[in-house]
Amino acid sequence: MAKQERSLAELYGDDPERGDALAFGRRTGSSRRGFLGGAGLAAMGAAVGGAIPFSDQMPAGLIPAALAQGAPPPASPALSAAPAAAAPKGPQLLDFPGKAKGLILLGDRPLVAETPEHMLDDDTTPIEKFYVRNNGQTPEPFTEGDAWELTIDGEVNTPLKIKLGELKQKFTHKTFRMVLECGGNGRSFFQPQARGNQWTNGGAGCAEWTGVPLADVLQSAGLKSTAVHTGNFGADQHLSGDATKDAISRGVPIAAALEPHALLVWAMNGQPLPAIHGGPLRAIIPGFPASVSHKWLKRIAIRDKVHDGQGMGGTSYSVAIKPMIPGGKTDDSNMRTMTDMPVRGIITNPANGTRLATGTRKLALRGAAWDGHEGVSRVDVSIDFGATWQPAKAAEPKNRYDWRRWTAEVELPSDGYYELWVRATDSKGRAQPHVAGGWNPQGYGANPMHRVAVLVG
Ligand SMILES: Nc1nc2c(c(=O)[nH]1)N[C@H]1C(S)=C(S)[C@@H](COP(=O)(O)O)O[C@H]1N2
Ligand SMILES: [Mo]
Repeated sequence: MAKQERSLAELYGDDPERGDALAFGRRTGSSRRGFLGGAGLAAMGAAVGGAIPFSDQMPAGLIPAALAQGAPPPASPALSAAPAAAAPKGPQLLDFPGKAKGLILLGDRPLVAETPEHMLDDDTTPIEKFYVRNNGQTPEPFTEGDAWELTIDGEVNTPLKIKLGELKQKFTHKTFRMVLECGGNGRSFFQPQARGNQWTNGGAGCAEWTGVPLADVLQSAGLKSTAVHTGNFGADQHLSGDATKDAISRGVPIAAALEPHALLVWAMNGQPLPAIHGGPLRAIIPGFPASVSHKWLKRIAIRDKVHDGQGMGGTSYSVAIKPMIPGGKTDDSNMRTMTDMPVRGIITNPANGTRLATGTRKLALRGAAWDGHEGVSRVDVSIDFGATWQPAKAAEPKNRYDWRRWTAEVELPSDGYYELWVRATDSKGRAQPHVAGGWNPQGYGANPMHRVAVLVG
């Protein structure tokens, strides 16, 4: 049986509409709605563990959230106990000092772990729940704190070597709550699979970062008129151990480095910045993919051209200018470096796979929504596969790089299987799509709507 169960997800993966037809006897093509009836509907209901009140709204080819591969593990066994959802092995969990149980290990060399959506339920993401992304070897924790030295050189009038202690003394401290999000967040939603860590929505978190504005430090070094870009260098070694290579060395246009929220950071949520998050000193450059927020920061070279370090150029942190054929051949001249993160909303409560008491009719939802630079203008939720939407109440962000926590209450007409969907829209009117768009070889910028399966009764 296990073989057959696993192949349901594979079938959908290869060709969702054919998967529907084969698994449930759906007729596809003619009508996109109301096609699921009789034996097919019964089979689907059995697969997801209950009757589907809005089955007539279920889009063809949509893998039910309860069965979707790559979905976070159901928080309760209710849905995984359903016949077709049984069998899949649970994901590997991170076991790391200072980190909560439940973070999902995406790789151990280098160490990468994401936070399942339901663990992003705090207004400010606690350190123990914050995702981890390393590209190289994690350096030994630095024990001399304020003696850490940062070099600023290149296109500046006065190159600086400045100790962390001096940074703290000489410049004005700022604390901002800001989202940090991996450029690859959402990558697992691409079809066909793009290379890299298969993040769902949990390569992101929102913490209080304390440090000094990078602008103040750069201005004290005196930027030359030739200054165009920053280039970051850190203390972590390349995975190969080859000292001539950097684990990662990215940077941003000078304007982004001078933005008042761009910080050199030594504290996270009021605690000394943990070593795993780049302590004692890292950069936080909000709005961009987090790969420019360099950890264990040793040197910022001010460049007279776009920085060309490890992770710059080619397909790295780049999206297609003209849409490309998913899985198709890459043309580097059609790629542009990502400078922005797309809008994303997630449901943080209830968790995927929650079973609710028979007769539950009112359900409170909670979540978060954020984007790169524009701001989130609205958040909507749906319980009928997107046929109708209702607005959520979104709290004001503390600053433009903070996320917006949101709440909503939905009414469920009966017992059964529901999918709770959330869709955030940015201030330019761009909403999350139903499926990941803009396929690119390394899988950046996937932001389809988040869906959570719940079973009432
Ligand atoms: N020195 C250094 N800085 C780094 C990285 C790295 O591998 N080395 N990874 C980057 C990437 S890709 C991400 S997503 C974030 C992750 O930060 P976190 O581990 O604190 O969550 O750090 C960025 N800064
Ligand atoms: Mo990243």
